[in-house]
Amino acid sequence: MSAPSHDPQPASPTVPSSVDVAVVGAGFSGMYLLHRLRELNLSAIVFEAGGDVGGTWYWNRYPGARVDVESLAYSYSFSEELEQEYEWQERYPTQPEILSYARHVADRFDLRRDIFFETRVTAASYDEQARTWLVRTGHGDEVTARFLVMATGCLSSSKLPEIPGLDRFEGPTYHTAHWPHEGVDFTGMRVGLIGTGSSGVQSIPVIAEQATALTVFQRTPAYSLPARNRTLRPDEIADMRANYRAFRQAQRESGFGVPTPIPEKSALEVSEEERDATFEQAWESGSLVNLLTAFHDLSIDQAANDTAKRFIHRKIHQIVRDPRTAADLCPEYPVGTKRPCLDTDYYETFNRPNVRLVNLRRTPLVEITDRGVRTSDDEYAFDAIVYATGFDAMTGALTNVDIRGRGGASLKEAWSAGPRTYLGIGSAGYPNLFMITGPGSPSVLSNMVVSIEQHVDWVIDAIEHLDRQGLRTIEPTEEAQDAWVDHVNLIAGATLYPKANSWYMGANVPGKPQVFMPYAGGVGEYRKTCDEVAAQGYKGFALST
Ligand code: N01
Repeated sequence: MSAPSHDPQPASPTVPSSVDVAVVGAGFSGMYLLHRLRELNLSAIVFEAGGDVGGTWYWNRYPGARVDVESLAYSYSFSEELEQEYEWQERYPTQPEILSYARHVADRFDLRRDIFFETRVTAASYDEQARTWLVRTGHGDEVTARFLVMATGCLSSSKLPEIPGLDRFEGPTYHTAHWPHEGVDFTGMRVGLIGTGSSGVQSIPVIAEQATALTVFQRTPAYSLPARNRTLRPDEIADMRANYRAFRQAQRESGFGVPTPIPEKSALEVSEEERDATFEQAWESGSLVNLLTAFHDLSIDQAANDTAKRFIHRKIHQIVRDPRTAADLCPEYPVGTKRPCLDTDYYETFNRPNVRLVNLRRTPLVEITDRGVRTSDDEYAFDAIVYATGFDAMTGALTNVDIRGRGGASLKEAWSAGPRTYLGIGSAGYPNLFMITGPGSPSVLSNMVVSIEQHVDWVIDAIEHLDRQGLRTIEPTEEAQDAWVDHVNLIAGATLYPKANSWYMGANVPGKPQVFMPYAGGVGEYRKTCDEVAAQGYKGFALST
């Protein structure tokens, strides 16, 4: 994959000593936040570890990377001019296309002059006397801010497999979330790839076309649907442009941030023919949401979910010629309880003579050696290794910063048994600290751009409210936070989500507490709750002068 040109604007020369708002991260959240803060005439700066805007889309440049929400929906809604002028190319745009959209937004709204690139925030501590945050960067900069907003993304702290020998391999290694900007040419190479989540599923078909041989090491298979990606037709773009306002409203009221008809039928009440025809339609549509909402009980009833599982297993066996490989590619956990994937020729790739699958459930990984990868029964020699092994999701990027609230309490320690937030926006003990799409909000169970805009708008309204009322601090109460955590758990407990060892549960990071982190009640319901909280004078938050 050829990376887009890497041409960040120079950052401002010096970090100011004090601002109204310090923002961490210049992905879709940090960019929109900066734009809104400027509209309020507040002074703001953004610290960004990467060399340019884009967040996820700046880092994840692996071959085949693209979003699995349609481009016209995975875009900002805050500017009608932006909506009308930006020309999306594909139904599911590639990483370079999305990054170029982010760069366009940064240019159009002149955002870069307040963003400090290649600057990682390492610590932030709250001064209870002054009621300000002191934010420190890896370069030794310090800035005092009335408010601190962590716009750090849910999937930004990457992880490697926990096996010995990671530094022993003599060839090049790559993590999908830190792909070289200049791209990688695997021509003539024997490549080993570990991990079959969305990043693995998207990159495997592309790497297989280049490499002499590709060996895929799979611990847990993914459910994946064909994306049926294509170039957008001019009439589709014109239609969308004419109807954006109604579409945006429908997004905000929907379950996943993607408008879909609400299913009325149970998978168990229809005939087998009707059920298969419904699943077939979803499979053909190239939309994950269509599959997940094909029947109303897929996410809550095991027997209903089993019907979707059997349908996908059948598809895998129809596509993959070798029966043992096909069986190894069939997941057993309920459909949708780990993040499902959208692919281009994923299962077909296992019919290629240069691709083989190693089932780590049968022969576990033992170590990385100087030549390649050793499992319990063999050593595989490679010229390059790709780690598609994911992230310390949802909390990693927050707890990696040494955040200290009231009494010097560390956020990492406060969350040692799992994240505790009110609405996924704030945490008790951390006044004037906001999280964008934090744990306890729909975040990763939704179209991220919809959830990001909702949180940014809510935070902006909250700051405006405080300033208008002459108030200086806002902080969730312990009671409201406890009740919200219970509510998040109650909703998750009514679904099949906890049945899988997923990163939603923290299960992919050894030692991480296993709690279901996102809010599963849906984007529309969640928005109503947040709006009610604000309308009732920020109920559940303590506000003070
Ligand atoms: O990461 P993952 P990802 N030994 O955690 C395996 C979003 N995203 O980067 O499942 C062996 O899903 C691990 O195995 P297991 C999307 O939300 C979106 O692929 O833990 N294997 C798994 O197979 C997605 O869900 C898009 O048993 C090990 C894989 O590595 C999220 O990002 C594209 C291992 C990691 O999969 C994360 O996706 C890309 C070990 N020690 C990403 N450790 C789109 O929009 C881990 N694994 C399309």
